[in-house]
Amino acid sequence: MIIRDATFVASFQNEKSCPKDGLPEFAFIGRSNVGKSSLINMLCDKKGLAKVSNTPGKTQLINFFNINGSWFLVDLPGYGYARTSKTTKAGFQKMIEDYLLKEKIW
Ligand SMILES: Nc1nc2c(ncn2[C@@H]2O[C@H](COP(=O)(O)OP(=O)(O)OP(=O)(O)O)[C@@H](O)[C@H]2O)c(=O)[nH]1
Ligand SMILES: [Mg+2]
Repeated sequence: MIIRDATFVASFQNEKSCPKDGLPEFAFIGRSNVGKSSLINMLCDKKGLAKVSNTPGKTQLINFFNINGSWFLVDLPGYGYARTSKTTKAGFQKMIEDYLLKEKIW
């Protein structure tokens, strides 16, 4: 698979508002600050495509990137130790769970 084109689509606050056009989606899940967003930038060979930070909790929304016009890479918030309030963390967890459970395959 050669990634020729990687384009930011949009950020979504919840699973319901994510694109529903049936294209395949590949998402990375993991604790905050492990390098999920950096991995997306590396795979796409595009620095700054996904936002990265030294501080855990940078990715706060569900970010869709269209790859070669035919599938999506999805950057999710991390779980665990994002440096933010308990309420915000609980929000991230719900966002991640709803996203993962929508097709019930993972
Ligand atoms: N040493 C090292 N640092 C890395 C690597 N990948 C990412 N980092 C650094 O780790 C930090 C976090 O990277 P992110 O890509 O923002 O991590 P994330 O998993 O998306 O974090 P959240 O959005 O908070 O969930 C940044 O400072 C990166 O530069 C790696 O392979 N090695
Ligand atoms: Mg991130």
